Amino acid sequence: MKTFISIVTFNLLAPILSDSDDYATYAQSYQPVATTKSFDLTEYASAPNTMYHVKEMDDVETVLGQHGVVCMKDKENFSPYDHIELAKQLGEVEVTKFFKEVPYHPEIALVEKKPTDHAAIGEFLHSDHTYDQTPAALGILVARTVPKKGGDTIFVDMRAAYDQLSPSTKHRIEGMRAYHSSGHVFQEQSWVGRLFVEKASYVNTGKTTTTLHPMVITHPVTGTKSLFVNPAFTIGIEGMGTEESETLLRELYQIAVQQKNLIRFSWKRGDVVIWDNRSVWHLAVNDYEGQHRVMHRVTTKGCTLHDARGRARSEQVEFPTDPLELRRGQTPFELPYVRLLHGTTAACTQNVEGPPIRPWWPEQPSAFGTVLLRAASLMGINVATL
Ligand SMILES: O=C(O)CCC(=O)C(=O)O
Repeated sequence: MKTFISIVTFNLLAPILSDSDDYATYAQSYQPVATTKSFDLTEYASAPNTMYHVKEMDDVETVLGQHGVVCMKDKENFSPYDHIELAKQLGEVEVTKFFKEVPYHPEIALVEKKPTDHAAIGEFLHSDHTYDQTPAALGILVARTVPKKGGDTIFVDMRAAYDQLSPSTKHRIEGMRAYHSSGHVFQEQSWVGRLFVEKASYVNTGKTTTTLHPMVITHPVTGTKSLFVNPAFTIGIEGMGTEESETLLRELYQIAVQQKNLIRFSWKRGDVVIWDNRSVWHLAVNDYEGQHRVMHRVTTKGCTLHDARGRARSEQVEFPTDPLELRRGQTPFELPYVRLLHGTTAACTQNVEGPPIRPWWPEQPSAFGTVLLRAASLMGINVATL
């Protein structure tokens, strides 16, 4: 019965999108590197294979500190060895727990969407590894196979988002902490996880954690303040009830995804992008149904995070309640966590400049799907954890 409901609801809720002609209309005027935003995606044009010189590495670090994201175009011959070497120049390599590895290179995470997959790794706004006590520092992503169209990555400036908060909100959240978890996304049994990610893309899905981090952090390298919550992994605020926490997070997320804070990067094979997870969120745009996209990611190790007053306050904990627990008659789409995840990602993809983006996932199930989900929930079956 459970499996039946799970299969039926999944199929009801997963729409098949057809390719959009909108691309042709927008392609000519589309400028992926904007210059009028609160931060620029700086094109760091180094000569091929010369970027390991110390001076250049210093430049990358400086630019990364200023902008949060750096790209290096057209690194056609950038090998997996170059990739790992670059990461070692910038920090200590950290192996991503839940990702498959690139054959013969355990340091490199495979970020792949096959033509038969619906969900894509990273298609909801997030910063990497925030469920860990020492969240990832840098992500270094290399494009190996890109779809003919689509498959951009959006970055969101979380330092700008912090700056744009009202003085009273800044004051209110400065000493607060939020729960970040991997369980609801990666756990084997999670229906929500199954809807949002292709389970076959992940490994080690049993080993999940929850960590409290300050909601405003002082960047460990630049000292800049940044808003440190994200829709994919943040599941609540310490000491707050579900509704209160949802309201505050929604307010913060809406400020974050304003158009002026967004940059959309359009990939070509061989492009390399480096971002700082303490400064920006990112999102892999999942708009290339039926096509193949392969990216390689190396991550550098982060550190325990300090709050706005410079106090170390990251702490591994248990989340007091199950974020996927449904009330009787409630559908998984009405879960606060899911509403925030969908709503913020939808707002971000609507606000960003460039070709329109339509998500493959539904914001709401069909009327029939809703009835089915409510009935299951009334019968005491939690489809969110099937
Ligand atoms: O594929 C992308 O564009 C981003 C992938 C991603 O979200 C990640 O590696 O965390």
